[in-house]
Amino acid sequence: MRKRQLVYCFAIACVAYWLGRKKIRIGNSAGDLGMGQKLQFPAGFRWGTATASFQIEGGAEHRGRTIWDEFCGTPGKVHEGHTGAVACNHYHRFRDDVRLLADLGARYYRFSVSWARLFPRDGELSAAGVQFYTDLVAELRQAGIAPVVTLYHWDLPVWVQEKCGGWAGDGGVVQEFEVYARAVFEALGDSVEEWITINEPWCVAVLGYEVGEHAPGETDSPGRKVYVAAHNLLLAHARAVRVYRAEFAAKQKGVIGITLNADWAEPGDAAAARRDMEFSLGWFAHPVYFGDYPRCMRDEVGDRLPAFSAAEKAELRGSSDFFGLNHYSTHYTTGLRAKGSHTDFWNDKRTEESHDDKWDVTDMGWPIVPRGFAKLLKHVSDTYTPKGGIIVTENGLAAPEATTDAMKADTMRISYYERYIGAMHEAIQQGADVRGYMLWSFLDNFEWAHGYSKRFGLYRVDYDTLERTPKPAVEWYKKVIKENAVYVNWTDEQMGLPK
Ligand code: GBH
Repeated sequence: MRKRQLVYCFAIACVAYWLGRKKIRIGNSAGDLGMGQKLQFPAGFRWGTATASFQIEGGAEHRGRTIWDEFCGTPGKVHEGHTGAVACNHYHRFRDDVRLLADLGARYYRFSVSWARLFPRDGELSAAGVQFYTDLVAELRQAGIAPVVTLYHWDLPVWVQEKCGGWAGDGGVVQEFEVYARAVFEALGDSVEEWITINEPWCVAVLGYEVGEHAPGETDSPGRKVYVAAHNLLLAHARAVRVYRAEFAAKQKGVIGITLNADWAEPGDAAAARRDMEFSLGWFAHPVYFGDYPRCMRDEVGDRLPAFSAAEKAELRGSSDFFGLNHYSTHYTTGLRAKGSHTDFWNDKRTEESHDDKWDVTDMGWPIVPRGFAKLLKHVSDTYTPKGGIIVTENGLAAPEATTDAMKADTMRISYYERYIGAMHEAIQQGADVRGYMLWSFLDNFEWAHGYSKRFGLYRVDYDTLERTPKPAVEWYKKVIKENAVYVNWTDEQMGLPK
């Protein structure tokens, strides 16, 4: 008798459970979350904003020359010959800027140190340079904001370029980076707990040494320099991590990692999309997590791809305490082109890419595909299972905001942020280990080859008066941070791809 009752109870429980699950699944498979639904982030999720030295600081007369100063001075390289001489003049206005950051309520702020400000010349540590960053960090700390410090965000000192041949030289740059990194840890390490060695080595290597869209703009050796530069960037990262772990981590108790950029390659063809991800993100992430380049790259590039020694492999594996990820856009990868006879990076990669006409694009022309972000986060989490989780170290857009009125009327900016943050929430729900989000960018700034013509900021910068004006997204982001949540304001179709 008792046994039969138990069986009934069990059967009823099963049916109830099954119905419950089904209900949850019905809600999701219809795709649309309810309009206005609150998507709560895990407690302790880290919200912030991000910038980089050359893009905002100015104060160029107080630092050494960088390869970007040279590049700006090269006719035809940067939009209307814009330079980093003044930029947002953050160098002189940083106290006011920290007030704006404090007002935002974000507890994290990612910025980069200018190598040439610390070392204007070989072997010469600048006291004024150290003072600037010491003051900035102290100001942030007083405001309750934790600094997340990038050592290298593309502004290589000219003296390093000349002494070592830059990133694609004989590797001398790795030793120089070690000296620089040690000086930064010494100067700032007591007040900094999160370090990023290098920002987006893919961009440095491909845009700087293959395409030539970025400094130093070397296009003379396609399919060769790009791999040497990438190799030295990885070795420099590993070297800085070695120094931090051996000499500073025990007393300073911080974490250190690298930031990699990735667009999501949505499969039109599964094998081609996998190759696309490996030839872009895997090129850097595989060495950092598994100790070597992806097999498909070693097979394809052959002896043009430098090899790591056993010691280098061991040092690279596990060299990032978290996965720093920058993400902006998505494309379809539909297949593989036939191999041509010429030597260049694209003839190694050979992936065919396309966009969906239904996708809106930002002012950079980059498609807005929020669900691609969810898929990328899941992919990174599943493929690399990063110990310290993923920190999104950049995500954002340039919106068409030519005038202040256009800026006030714009709806693209908030719409992009809310859907991308919604996608990040979806990825977390599906098990992706995402722990923080640094919105790019705090201020409108020098957008590299595009100069000041593209506006990525939460705050508008008037480049005549240098006045900062909050865009509508400021109030919106404040609420996200305060509530640790985003409210659904989109249909599933507006996520750009089906789940
Ligand atoms: C970042 O790089 C930089 O770290 C930052 O300094 C910069 O200001 C910011 O982004 C905005 O550009 O043409 O559709 O195929 C961005 C890396 C790599 C993102 C290439 C877009 C091409 C998209 N970018 N990717 S598409």
